[in-house]
Amino acid sequence: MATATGELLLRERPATLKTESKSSPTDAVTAMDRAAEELISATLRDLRPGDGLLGEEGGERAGATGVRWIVDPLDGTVNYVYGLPLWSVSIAAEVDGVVVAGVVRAPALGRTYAAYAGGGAWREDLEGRGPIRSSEVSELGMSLVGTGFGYSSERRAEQATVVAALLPCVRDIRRLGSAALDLCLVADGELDAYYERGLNAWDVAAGAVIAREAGAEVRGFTGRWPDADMTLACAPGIADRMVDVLGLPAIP
Ligand code: LIP
Repeated sequence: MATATGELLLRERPATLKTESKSSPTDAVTAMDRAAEELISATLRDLRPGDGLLGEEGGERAGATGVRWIVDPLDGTVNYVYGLPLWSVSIAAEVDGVVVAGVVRAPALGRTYAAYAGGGAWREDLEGRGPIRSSEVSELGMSLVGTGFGYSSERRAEQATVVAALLPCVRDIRRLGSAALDLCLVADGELDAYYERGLNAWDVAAGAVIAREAGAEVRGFTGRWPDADMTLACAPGIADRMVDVLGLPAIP
């Protein structure tokens, strides 16, 4: 389903992609976001008719089975609009209120990340499929840290102070533009940490399960929503320092 949606987004992208704005002029949504969500919604309705759905683009329906699908049909819309490859399809399965499985498809990278609770995490690409693990880094000063910023100028001003304080303490910062993919890169050891404030369930649900199953420390996501406002996924060796510099409650 994630692969088919990724193919739709890759193959049906019009030469001229019109965007509309949501929460602010820079918070873009396109007809492709909606088409992708409609494809996932219709597929789930056929395959799992009694399940619930929560989709970023308004697709929401109650379920009767205790299973709810949490969907970001196109995460990293701005990258997609600009023709940058860092965007993804994120689909998570929640059972009785706890997210237990997730898949993130990055079509332009040819990668699929997936995990289920207790089953580990893996990546599949043209070279095959294999397990993934978060990095072994133990020094914050040698850590590559991903983050992201909201769409309101007030929130961005706050986020700028956080990243300004962090920048001298880490190896470097990356702002890649898709939370779901950022979380998978932490799971795969290609980022040592990722944090962002103000994400929605659909941005985080699948990537957080994948990161946790890959051995990363994941904060702000207990699997139940609503969760904390700050999402953090990082290598265990720097978790205490990341929690400290971000001003989060200490890890018990
Ligand atoms: C995006 C997130 C990203 C965040 C952006 C935006 P969208 O989701 O994946 O991490 O920094 O502001 O929220 O809007 O492309 O689905």
